[in-house]
Amino acid sequence: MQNLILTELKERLGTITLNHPEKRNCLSSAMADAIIDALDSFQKQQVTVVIIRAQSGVKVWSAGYDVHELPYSGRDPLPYKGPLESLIRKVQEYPGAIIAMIQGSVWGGACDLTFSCDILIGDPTASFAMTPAKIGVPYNPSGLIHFINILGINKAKEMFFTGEPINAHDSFNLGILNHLVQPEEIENFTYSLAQKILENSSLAIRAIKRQFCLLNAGTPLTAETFELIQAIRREVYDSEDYREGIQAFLEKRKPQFKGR
Ligand code: LCV
Repeated sequence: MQNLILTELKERLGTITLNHPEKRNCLSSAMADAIIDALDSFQKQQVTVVIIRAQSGVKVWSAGYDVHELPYSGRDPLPYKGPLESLIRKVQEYPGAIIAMIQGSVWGGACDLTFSCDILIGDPTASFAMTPAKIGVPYNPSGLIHFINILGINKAKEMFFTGEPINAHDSFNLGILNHLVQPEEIENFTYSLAQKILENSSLAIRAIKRQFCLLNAGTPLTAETFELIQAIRREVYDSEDYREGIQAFLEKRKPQFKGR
C-alpha cells in the first residue's frame, strides 16, 4: 500500500504531506488515521509546529471525505467517532500550532479540516467548496460552528447552500486565509512563519491555543436542543435524497433530488 502521507521532522517543525493524488487526496479513513498517527508521533517528540500540505503543483489539495465510505442509509454519515471528526478534533487539540499550506482546491470535509488548523496560507490556486448539500448530507453542529466562527453566518450559509467554491482572493478577504502568497513563495513564506512561532514559548502557545479552542466551541446547547438537532439530521440521512446524492456521485452524474 503506498504511503498515503509523507512526514518530515526538522528539529521541532513537522511536515505532513498528503500523498494520494490519484484519488485527489480524499480523506479516507486510512488517510485520516495516517494523519492522526503522524500527529501522535510528533506530539510524543514535542513537535511545536506542524505544517499540513499537499504535493507542490497539485490542482486538488483534498477532495474531502471519501464518498465511497459514506454509509448508504440509516446511519449518521459524520458521526462523532468517524474518521473525519476524529481527525478534526486531533488537529484542534494538538498542543502546538498547525499550519495548513494550501495549493489547489479544497472540498467538503477537507474545508472543515483546514478551517480547524490554526493558520491557513494559500496561493492563488487555493479555493474552498462546501459540498454537503450537493450530496445530500446534513453536516453536523460542530462543523457548522467552525464555518460560522471563520466566515460569519451569512457567508457560511451561502457557502453551504450553493456548494460553490470560494476563490483564493475572496478567501483572503473573508479571513479564511491568513496569507495569500505567490506559488513560488508559499513554501519559504510558510516555513519562515513557522520559524517565528518556534522562537516563542511552546508552553504559552499550547495554553493559548487550548483557550481559543474552548472559547470558540460555541454556546452550550440544552439537552432538548441537542436532541432536536439530531432528529433534524436523521431525517436527512434517512432520506431517499441522501441515497440519491451518493449514488449520483458514484455514477458520476447530476443528482435528481425529490425533497424526500
Ligand atoms: C472518493 C474521490 C473523491 C471523493 N471521495 O478528478 O462535506 S460533506 O458533507 O460533503 C462530506 C461528506 C464530504 O467531504 O464529501 C465529499 C465532498 N467532496 C466533493 O464533492 C468533491 C468530489 N470530487 C470532485 O468533484 C472531483 O474529483 C474534483 C473536482 C475534486 C477533481 O476532479 P478531477 O476531474 O480532477 P476526478 O473527479 O476524475 O477524480 C479522480 C479520482 O478521485 C476520486 C474519483 O472517484 C476518481 O477516482 P477514479 O479514477 O477511480 O474514478 N475522487 C475524487 N473525489 N471525495 N473518491
